[in-house]
Amino acid sequence: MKKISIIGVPMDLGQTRRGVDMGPSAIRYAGVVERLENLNYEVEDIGDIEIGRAERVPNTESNLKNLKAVAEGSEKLAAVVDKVIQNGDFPLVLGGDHSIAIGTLAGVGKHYKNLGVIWYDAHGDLNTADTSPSGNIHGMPLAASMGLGHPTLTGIAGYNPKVKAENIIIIGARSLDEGEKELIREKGIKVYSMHEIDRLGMTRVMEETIAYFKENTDGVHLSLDLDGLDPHDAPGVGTPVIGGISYRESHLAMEMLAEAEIITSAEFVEVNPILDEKNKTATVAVALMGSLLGEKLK
Ligand code: 4U7
Ligand code: MN
Ligand code: MN
Ligand code: MN
Repeated sequence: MKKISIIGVPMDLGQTRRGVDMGPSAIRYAGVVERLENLNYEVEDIGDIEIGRAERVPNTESNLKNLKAVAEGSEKLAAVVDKVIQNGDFPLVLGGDHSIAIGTLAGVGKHYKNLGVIWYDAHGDLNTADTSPSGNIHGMPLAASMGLGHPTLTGIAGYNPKVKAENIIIIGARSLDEGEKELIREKGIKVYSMHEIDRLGMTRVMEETIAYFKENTDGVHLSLDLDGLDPHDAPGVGTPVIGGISYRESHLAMEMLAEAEIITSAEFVEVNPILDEKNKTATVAVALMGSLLGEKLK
């Protein structure tokens, strides 16, 4: 069985609410290592990526907040993820805000000709410098990984794109900006919004997702933003949106992914302990990691 390498990324520079940098600590405190060791994995916690400081004066280079520090963190993370995969291990990345996906995918993407990405999120994270209403880089990682947006972000690890539009499936969307909707139409990105999840049920959504990836990809990265879940189940997030995926549906989705054996890397992001209720969101994250990595199959 593969070894799991846990990488913490205490990043809060991709958005403006403090506290999400403590996400990795909260997830560790919720018992991630023990949970996965109980599944008979060898688990190595390789510690945290070092993240720089917020800019005191906004940069003049673009409207993107903390661009330089986010890019530096992404490069470091990409290098570590790359190495974990080179060693034959499974990278499990703990965020941190969702801007870290730029680095994770830069490290993962090198290793697959046709990488699939599941973007489990209330949001599309498909903004660019031109479309972003906020200037917050955590709303841009999926676009950047497709090669769209500021060159400093698209150029991480020296290649692009990291993933092709046809290999992306967004699950849980319910808050998309106009520019994101346009991009989804233009590129034909597959989206299971809450509407589709309600109509089809999570079982069918995951069956279709798994069938597509089995047919078309040689590796699948799961990027799970805890705000994809309903704020009732995951209150400790910076940008909650009502009407989300339930814990039970998420648990089922993870179990189906485990059964299908298609996931080759994963990240869990946007856990903000300051906004949380008794570490509930980190605890939910750890439970989902357990399901994703085969708890039910043992
Ligand atoms: B997250 C937003 F405008 N779209 O770009 C933006 F609504 O990683 C929110 O999914 C982005 O949590 C949310 O700032 C980013 C906004
Ligand atoms: Mn989100
Ligand atoms: Mn997100
Ligand atoms: Mn179960």
